[in-house]
Amino acid sequence: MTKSALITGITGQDGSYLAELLLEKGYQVHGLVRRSSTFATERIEHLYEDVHDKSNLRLHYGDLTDGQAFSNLVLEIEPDEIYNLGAQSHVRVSYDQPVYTLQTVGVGALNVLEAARLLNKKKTTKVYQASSSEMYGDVLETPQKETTPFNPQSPYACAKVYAFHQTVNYRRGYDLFASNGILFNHESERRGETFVTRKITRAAGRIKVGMQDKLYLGNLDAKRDWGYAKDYVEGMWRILQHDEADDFVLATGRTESVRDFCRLVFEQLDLNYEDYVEIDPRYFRPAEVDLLLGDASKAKEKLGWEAETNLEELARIMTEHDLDLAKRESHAKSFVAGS
Ligand code: NDP
Ligand code: GDR
Repeated sequence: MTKSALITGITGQDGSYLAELLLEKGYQVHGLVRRSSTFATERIEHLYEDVHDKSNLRLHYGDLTDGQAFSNLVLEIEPDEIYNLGAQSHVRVSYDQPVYTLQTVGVGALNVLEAARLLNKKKTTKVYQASSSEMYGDVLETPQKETTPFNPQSPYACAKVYAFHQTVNYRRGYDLFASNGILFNHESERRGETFVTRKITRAAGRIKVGMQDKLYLGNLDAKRDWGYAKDYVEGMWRILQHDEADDFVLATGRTESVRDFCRLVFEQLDLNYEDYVEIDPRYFRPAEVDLLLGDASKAKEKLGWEAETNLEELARIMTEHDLDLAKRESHAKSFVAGS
């Protein structure tokens, strides 16, 4: 029988890759999209066109903060699996919008769990909660694993800790199949342009074609465990196929600094990052997470999951993509100028 899944955050980086994966596996995929004055569906447009006739992808208007409407939707479509990826996901922005961040990330997750609890009375449904390595914050142990205590450092991370515990609470209290994936940073050519890796690859491409002179960044010494988003959505799916609900770290097991990532990207374009990168304190955070390094051995042992793409390969994929994009932008600009 065809399985069905509901993805919140389907228009985001992870949601788009997960939708692709589930459609390939023959799922009926439902996605929650926020109404806005312009389309936010760029990352999934190719899927919508491809499957338009077969209708394996259906989009529904909604918002994680509107719990009543979300429950109505879940009771109507009765998904076998719900992937809660929707979030105000930018750590720096969460300092500017702490209450809104808690509403989408924390209350939003609770709304998802409540909807699943209601449906679960009638039909078994599984919930994946997008938890984050940011929950480890000012780390109390390195490398970080499932048993490492949380010590969050931002409104975003505090909200994710709340959502994590509610997920465990619904698992224990209501026997709901609810699992947390504690994912370390994962990037791609579809990464939002204000996250540091994509900000760097976008700028490097534009610098290479002469469209930009400088790249302004914040803390270059922060270290992150960066993987490729495509690998990680496979891990999300495996978490819900496991025979019992549980919590899993997904990470590469390697950490590098923002400075190292800059060096890697600019070197691939035969440039020296030191000639272009400048520090702008506006990108500093009130509290920084200095180092994240994940230990994904539980996921390897129980799910057979491992990150397959290393940092050099990830940087190459993103850099090539963004160089190509910059060339097209530059071409379009000269075309307009010449017209
Ligand atoms: P993105 O920021 O790319 O995508 C976020 C998605 O959430 C978008 O589709 C956005 O919609 C949607 N969204 C935002 N607010 C709401 C709301 N109120 N109601 C419904 N949908 C909403 O994030 P990623 O794809 O990178 O991350 C996916 C999830 O995984 C997030 O929860 C994130 O916090 C978490 N995470 C991400 C990691 C990473 O490294 N990428 C690591 C660990 C956890 P719109 O397009 O309209 O803005
Ligand atoms: P992060 O990702 O906060 O780890 O959260 P981000 O790419 O925003 O920052 C990573 C590190 O780079 C430093 N940094 C800068 N960051 C941004 N955005 N812009 C800059 O100019 C800049 N300069 C330096 C930051 O200070 C930080 O140390 C991401 C998100 O996807 C979360 O949703 C997710 O939960 C975590 O990863 C795991």
